[in-house]
Amino acid sequence: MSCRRNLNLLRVCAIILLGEITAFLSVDYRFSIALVPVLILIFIADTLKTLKDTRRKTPSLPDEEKTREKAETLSQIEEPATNVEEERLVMAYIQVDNFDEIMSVCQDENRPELLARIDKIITQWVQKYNGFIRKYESDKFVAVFSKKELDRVEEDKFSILEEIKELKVGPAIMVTLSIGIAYGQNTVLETSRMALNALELCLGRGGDQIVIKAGGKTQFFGGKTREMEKYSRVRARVISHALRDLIEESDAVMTLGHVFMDMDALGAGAGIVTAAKGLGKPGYILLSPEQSPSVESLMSLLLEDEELCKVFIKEEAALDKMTKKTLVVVADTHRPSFCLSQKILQRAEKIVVIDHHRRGEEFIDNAFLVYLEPYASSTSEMVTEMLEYMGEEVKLSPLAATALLSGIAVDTGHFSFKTGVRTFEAASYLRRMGADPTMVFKLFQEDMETVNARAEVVKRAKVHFGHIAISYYLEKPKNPSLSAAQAANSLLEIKGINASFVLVPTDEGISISARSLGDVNVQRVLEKLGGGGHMTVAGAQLKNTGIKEALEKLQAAILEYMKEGETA
Ligand SMILES: [Mn+2]
Repeated sequence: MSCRRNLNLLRVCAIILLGEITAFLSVDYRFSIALVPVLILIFIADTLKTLKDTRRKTPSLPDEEKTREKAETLSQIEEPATNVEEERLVMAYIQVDNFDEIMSVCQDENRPELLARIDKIITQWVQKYNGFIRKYESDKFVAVFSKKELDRVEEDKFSILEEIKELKVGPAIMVTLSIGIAYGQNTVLETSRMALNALELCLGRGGDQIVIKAGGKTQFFGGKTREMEKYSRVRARVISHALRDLIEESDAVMTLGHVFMDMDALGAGAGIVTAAKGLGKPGYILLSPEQSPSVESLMSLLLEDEELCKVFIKEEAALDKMTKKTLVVVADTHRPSFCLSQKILQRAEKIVVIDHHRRGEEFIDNAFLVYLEPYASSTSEMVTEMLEYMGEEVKLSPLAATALLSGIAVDTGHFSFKTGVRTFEAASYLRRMGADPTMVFKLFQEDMETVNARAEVVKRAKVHFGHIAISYYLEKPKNPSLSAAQAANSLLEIKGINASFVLVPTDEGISISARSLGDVNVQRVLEKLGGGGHMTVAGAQLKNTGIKEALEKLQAAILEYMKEGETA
């Protein structure tokens, strides 16, 4: 550089000297004298500049010169200029989703082989794309490759997700991966953070997928299998932190329950609103247009509270308040058509889904964060766990804790069904926060008429196969689905009964509610009638059907199920 500078200087000097000589010899010597200081000035300025540049280790050149030099260097190695983009650093964090489960299922002697096969598939995949990979924990890897190779990976449609699934452990469990990828950040550290962030998003969405974050855009690939059957606290913590970030980025949080809101949806709502308040954001719970009777008691309790009564909001007002930055939390359902407000769901830009129902076909697929945990007893249980991890600012009031406890109580039949270790842990946390179990009991008290109607249903019950009770309501009760569910629970209180089905007339036809102690899979029975649910709690709707016809169909379905059981 200084070489070229000196050459330039010489050239300038030569031209001026030439001018000087010409002027001196021919025209006017005064003109030549005037040129002398100019020559000296140029010389001094340039020497000073050269000195300054050499003192600095990285000399700053004019932009024009920089580009020319870059072009010269590039032409020297004969590569196109687009290489910079192609050679961009891409970071990937790879994690085996269900490592603990796989290891616990896999027999001791087979473990080393399984581990080696997992390692091999992942390592070979990265090496195929000329990447670098390091394992930093038994189930975690970090890899680096170039952007050009990432394009190839994308062309390949991320076949590794399928390839790894071929590693089956036992008859049912397969290995799945979550991969978080990022590029295009200013520093390697930022890229790494972004990739970790992508991995968390992957895990939060149920694993078995790839999330790529770059240039403010997030892309999703894979995730075709059923939700990961994993229920470790790690996930609750990760989701809790992700939710916390989303709440902090938002201007308000709006909780959206499902139609015919129950205590679980309402309790979860009270929990989310508490989280929002703790993080300094206004929180709202959308009120259903037609108030569901099953939450009346809890609702009136919450409305008595000075703070909580302000969080309930009607659809119109909610739509007015909504901005692009409003976070909408859908609780206790993942089906868009079940949501309390379609308008809010459509307008929402940032959606979080928290639900404990088994994933169905219909799904809110534009959600930012999905926490779907079919192994949890209730959405209230899931929200309680998340609140525990949310941070010190978030503190449950005794009333909100009671609301959450009643949510768990309603979905577990007072801690009898779907109740795991963590259900009690959540309940214990709520109790510590001041939840009142007697208040929960009172919330479930019913009027005389309802109790009598249910007693009639129990009286009418017929027992099939010695352990399955079936009964029905003759007339549509005030709240059909709730009454049927409660009657089905009552039937299970009878000695020797393992499963119960209660039919109830509705406006559209007949609704069936089923409960089981576990020996009979009521989900499979009611699936035959177009219904669904869980193994121990299920329901179905038969349109344009009368009681008699519905009873016949149900008995046929049970018979079919029993036959399958014999052959299976
Ligand atoms: Mn629920």
